[in-house]
Amino acid sequence: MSDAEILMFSPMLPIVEKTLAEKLTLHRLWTMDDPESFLADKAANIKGIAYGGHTPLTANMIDRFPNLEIIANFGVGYDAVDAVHAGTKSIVVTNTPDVLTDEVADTAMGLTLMTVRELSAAERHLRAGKWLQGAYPLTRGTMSGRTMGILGLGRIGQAIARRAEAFGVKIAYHRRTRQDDIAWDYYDSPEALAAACDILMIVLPGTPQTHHLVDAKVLAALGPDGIVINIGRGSVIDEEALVKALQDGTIRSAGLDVFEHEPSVPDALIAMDHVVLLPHVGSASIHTRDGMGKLVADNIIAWFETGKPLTPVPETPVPAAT
Ligand code: NAP
Ligand code: 8YV
Repeated sequence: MSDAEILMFSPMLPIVEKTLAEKLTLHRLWTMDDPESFLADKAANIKGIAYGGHTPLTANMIDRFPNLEIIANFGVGYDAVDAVHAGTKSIVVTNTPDVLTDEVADTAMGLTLMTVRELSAAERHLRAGKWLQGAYPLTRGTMSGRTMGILGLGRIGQAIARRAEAFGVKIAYHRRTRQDDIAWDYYDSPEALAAACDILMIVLPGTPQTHHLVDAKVLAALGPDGIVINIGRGSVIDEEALVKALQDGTIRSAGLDVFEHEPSVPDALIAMDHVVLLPHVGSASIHTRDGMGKLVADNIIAWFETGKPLTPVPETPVPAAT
């Protein structure tokens, strides 16, 4: 086995630390008395980074490790890591696809039901003792017979589509590449998709191209009965435009698991009772997070044992293991 030294910046799940520490030398930066002097003295020894959280791992930070070979990101979305820069330095970046797809799709459906049928507001009505004064008002929202427009029909988007179909919901989608083997209706822009659906389901990665892809124009196209759900990345929605659209009735409601400046959530959103807000819990079960953590460690181990990472991202210049 390799004697490669691996660095972790902040605590990760026990499965990640245990699996890596059993096979490689693991340094835990957050436990050190003087992390800066460790970086100054030992950065050249570090060949792998196990990375969690959403704080950016910038080009400058990557460049502090002249012999770095692999960055294994905890999460399928790797927007926190400058993978383009890593690619130019022949550093492999890996992510955690597939192992979380079902969990995130389940969360997306829960969030959709909560928002469309106002379930959290209805529960608050009961808990506040208001049922004794009268029933919770009928919701204008319903699922069956409505159209869900999926913005980003990748692994998770397709898993959501299959679930939504079981609720009697019609599916439409937009992504950059139309899928000839998929029968669902394709729209060639986010705006056209929004105009054609009742529920706009965002499952996009956070990239420069998706930044504020859902803006005031897209929200206007969704219309006054429209509901937006975001399970992808907060940066995809122009949050200021969303707040305005909710306040002035341009759209009816929103269900959000992700935000532009997590963990900060605008007070204006918190003040709206009919909007559903979750603290980025899409994949947050022990089962699924352990699967993601195992994949982080297995990617690093596979790289040092075989030279082939299990799940490299497209910016990565090496073939994946077969
Ligand atoms: P995926 O399989 O790569 O799907 C991403 C989809 O987005 C693809 O269909 C891609 O299609 C489309 N896309 C990318 N850029 C686009 C653009 N500029 N315009 C239109 N479509 C674009 O990824 P996944 O596994 O489904 O995960 C999707 C994202 O969900 C992750 O990147 C992550 O940010 C987020 N996520 C959130 C949670 C949570 O806890 N809330 C959990 C897991 C994942 P084309 O390439 O054809 O455009
Ligand atoms: C994780 C996610 O919670 O995989 C992703 O892209 O957003 C979530 O599954 C997150 O990346 C870890 O904090």
